Amino acid sequence: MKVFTSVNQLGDLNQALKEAFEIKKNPFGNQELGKNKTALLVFFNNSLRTRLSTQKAAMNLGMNVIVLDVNQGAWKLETERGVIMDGDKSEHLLEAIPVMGCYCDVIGVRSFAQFKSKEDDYNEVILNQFIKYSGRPVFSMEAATRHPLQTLADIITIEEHKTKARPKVVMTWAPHPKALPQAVPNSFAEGMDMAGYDFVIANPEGYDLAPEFTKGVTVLHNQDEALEGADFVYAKNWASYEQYGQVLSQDRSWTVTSEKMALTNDAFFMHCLPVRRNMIVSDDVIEGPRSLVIPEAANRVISAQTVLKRMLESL
Ligand code: AN0
Ligand code: CP
Repeated sequence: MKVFTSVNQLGDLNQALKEAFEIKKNPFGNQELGKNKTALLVFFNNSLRTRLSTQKAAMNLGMNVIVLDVNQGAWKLETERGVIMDGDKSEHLLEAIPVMGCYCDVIGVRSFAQFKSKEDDYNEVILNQFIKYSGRPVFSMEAATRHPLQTLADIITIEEHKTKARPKVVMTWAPHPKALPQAVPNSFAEGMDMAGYDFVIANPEGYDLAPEFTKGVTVLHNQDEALEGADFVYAKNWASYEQYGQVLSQDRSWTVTSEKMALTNDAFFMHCLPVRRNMIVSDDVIEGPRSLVIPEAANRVISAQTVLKRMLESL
């Protein structure tokens, strides 16, 4: 695998899950594969889980790891071509990327939507430059439109906990004070389509996701109706796509509480984390026996290792 920016690039999902569960059973079984190979993880944005789980996955495969926080200690990067660089940016991404490629064998990139231009975000301008100019296999650690390592971990987690072949999975918008990207929900919708679960999205009016991610999906603007009979509740905030990047609502009647969970089929609660308690989800639900947030985060090592293993096999 030379590029991983969407779960669709996994090909056959059952095969990918088989590989993932083999890795989970035997995490150190491929130590030779990564010997003398270097993963460079480039972060334009903050991270706890992705940073740690991807490093752990690379180490499990015998790799060396370099982590670069672009905004801390590196030169300030210009990303637009044609700009007269007489401001505070000392280096251009077009030199920085091939230079980074010289020091590693695979590159992971985290570059969130910037909400300045819907077009630039949805064209994945930063990530695509890494793919084009680094000369290395590139994987997304959450880019502007998708977070595929999270989605694969989410599917692994659902597979481990489901009690029927085709569970009902409800992804619900929940309130948050700041504008968050659509990457996690877009990507989760792609994954649900691949997995073939009974998938429903609940969000307030004005929060419908980009149509290319929700084709054929039931989208309800009534959360209670959506939650009925759910086996899994996947909460997430995202900023408006239609009024791009805007926070249109902080309606706390959308917070996932035990009253809301009582509408479900004793559903499991999921969230990718980080989560704001008592905005997205109440303390009792996230701490409760049906909360999967920690096993979900643990599976981030498995998803990263599955993808890195495929990338090493393609070198
Ligand atoms: C990010 C987001 O919503 O995309 C990362 C989630 C994995 N969350 C925040 O910025 C709080
Ligand atoms: N879920 C996730 O990607 O978390 P981080 O932003 O902490 O990496």
